[in-house]
Amino acid sequence: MQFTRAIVRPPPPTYAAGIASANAGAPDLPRALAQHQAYCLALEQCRLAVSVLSADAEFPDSCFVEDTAVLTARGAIATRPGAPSRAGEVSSIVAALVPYFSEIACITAPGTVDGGDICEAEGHFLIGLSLRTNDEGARQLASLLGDIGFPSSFIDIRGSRRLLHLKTGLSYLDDGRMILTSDVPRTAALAPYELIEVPETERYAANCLCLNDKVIIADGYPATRAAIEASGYETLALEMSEYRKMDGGLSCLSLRF
Ligand code: CIR
Repeated sequence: MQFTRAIVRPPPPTYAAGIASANAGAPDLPRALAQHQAYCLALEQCRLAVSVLSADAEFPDSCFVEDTAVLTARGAIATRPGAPSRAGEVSSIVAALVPYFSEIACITAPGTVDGGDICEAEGHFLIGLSLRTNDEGARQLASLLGDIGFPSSFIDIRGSRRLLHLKTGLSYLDDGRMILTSDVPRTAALAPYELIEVPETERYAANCLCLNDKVIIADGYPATRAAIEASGYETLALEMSEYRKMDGGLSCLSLRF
């Protein structure tokens, strides 16, 4: 799948007040901003035009724009994030999507969906059931995707405590390849794919971005980088320390379409 655009939002001055379970200390905002700039440059190196929204201090987690929408080639779906403190992030993202999507559907209460739980693999959508994406949200999303001709499957990660979202531990590359950690349940939904498992010590590297034949990965995970390169991809490695502290990874920082 070819991508042409990305929407991003830098972390706000309130970033350190966001939700975090990593126990890795407070993020350093200047460093986070520098890492965000490098991230935008990497997206451009992958030939994406990057729209940068202004930082939103009202929502400390608002740089993790991926959670607010599911974008497809046939329409967008605004989510209803599972963390109440993040619910207000959606409206400004919908406004940013309006120029590009004529139809924007919505997940409604009591459904919740975080975009980080949704992994598209060439027109098939894997939907993670997590502490953020509930059964009702997943059901609504599958139905909305079905309406526009996209099949989907569920993967229940609620027993995998180390995974905040499905894509915390799994990313689709292309040509039928998934990269993933041992945490992701090996259900029938994964049967169609070639699975590349990252070493236990490199679990964070499973969240990566395959964009137009290049793969953006977190820096510092040599075995995963080597495995991805051995599969024929050029890699770009980015320092992600200040996002990891807030449970975020590479995919969380953008909406791509
Ligand atoms: C949160 O807990 O919602 C944020 N601190 C991190 C969200 C990461 N998003 C993602 O993995 N898609």
